[in-house]
Amino acid sequence: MDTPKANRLHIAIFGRRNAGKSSLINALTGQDAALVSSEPGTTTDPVMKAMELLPIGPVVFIDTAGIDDQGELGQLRVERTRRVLDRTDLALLVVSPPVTDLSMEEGWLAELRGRGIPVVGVFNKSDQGELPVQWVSGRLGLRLTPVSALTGDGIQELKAAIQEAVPEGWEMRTILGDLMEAEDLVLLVAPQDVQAPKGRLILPQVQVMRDVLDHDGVAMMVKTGELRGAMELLEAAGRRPDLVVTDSQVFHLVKDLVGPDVRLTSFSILMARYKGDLRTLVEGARAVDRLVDGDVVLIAEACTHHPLEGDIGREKLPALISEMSRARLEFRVVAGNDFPRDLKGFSLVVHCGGCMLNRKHMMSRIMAARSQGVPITNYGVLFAKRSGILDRAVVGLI
Ligand SMILES: Nc1nc2c(ncn2[C@@H]2O[C@H](COP(=O)(O)OP(=O)(O)O)[C@@H](O)[C@H]2O)c(=O)[nH]1
Ligand code: SF4
Ligand SMILES: [Mg+2]
Repeated sequence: MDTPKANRLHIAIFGRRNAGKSSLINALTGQDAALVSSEPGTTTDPVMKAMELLPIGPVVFIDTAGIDDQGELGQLRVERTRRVLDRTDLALLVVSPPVTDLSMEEGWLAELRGRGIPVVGVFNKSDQGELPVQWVSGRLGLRLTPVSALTGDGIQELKAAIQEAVPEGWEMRTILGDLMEAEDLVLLVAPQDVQAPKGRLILPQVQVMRDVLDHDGVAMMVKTGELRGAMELLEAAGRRPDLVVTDSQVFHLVKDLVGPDVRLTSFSILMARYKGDLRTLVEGARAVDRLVDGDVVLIAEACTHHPLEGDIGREKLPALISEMSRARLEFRVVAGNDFPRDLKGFSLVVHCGGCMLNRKHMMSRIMAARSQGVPITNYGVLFAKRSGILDRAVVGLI
């Protein structure tokens, strides 16, 4: 349960009201996690639930409202369900008897396929008599696994079908495993005031360290104040770090202390590469130089609350971008799910690091900006540009 939510495979369940979506999550996980009711439209907002789904591993199930919901409120729920697509790694499309009209399922299937999301078809309520599985499969062009969420029949087969559909390379993503070899020494540098809640480190630091260990490397971590001593210690032992990862804010200090020959990058650059498309984000940071008076910049934060970052989005970042561009700019700040679909009015999008978003979600936003021709970057990459370290910090990474 300690796997960060954003790193889990996100499996979303779509289907009409009462198809048995919530029951299916319960049957798959063996828990009463989702809300089940014979009253259509019980699941209103998408509900996320992190679990261990064997043999796949850590996943997040997203239970949604019916795709056939009606009325003003219903339409709102369908719109919320549609937004779930942005973060869906794998979709279950649930059909249940009586099957009369499949146009809604066809529409959703086309949307899912258009976005390249793998879909697993489920025909639920097999306990209610023979299901027209072949016929519906043929109509949809989708293999359907017959199951009963009620009796558990077919659930093992469904797990196998899910396992088969897991996107290739999904688990293989690594933060820096491809940049290092076994036994490499990776030196991590935190700023002097370790900015974290008492008793722990922030997520990117923990994740980078874990990745070094997973790739059989040696992880060493110091604060900037202890870096000189650490370097001396290493030198006396005849070793040099193979890679140094630092907090961007102390990059200059670190650069001087480790010397020019050591490979040096920052936590935020690594996380930007892990979460999104580093090349696009670097190009986006460079677009700051092209901003002119009157341009509108969108600042997007994934969370509505993030105590660590305080006023970065609303004050520090606008000041920084204005100073970097030397232009009189307008800023709009959005948080949480308010990321606009239409980005055309913006000259630049600056997104937060997205540590709470999964890669899929972050990539959807990056692709949305790219497809509308709007440059997009993130806090970390922009700070790296600001400190003049961008070129060095991305060598071999893009
Ligand atoms: N007979 C039968 N009933 C089921 C099955 N799965 C769900 N149901 C019932 O169908 C109704 C709707 O289930 P629910 O999971 O809330 O559907 P949702 O609206 O798609 O989330 C409930 O009364 C469930 O008990 C099943 O496999 N067999
Ligand atoms: S970086 Fe973004 S996703 Fe992470 S805590 Fe801050 S606002 Fe949330
Ligand atoms: Mg439900």
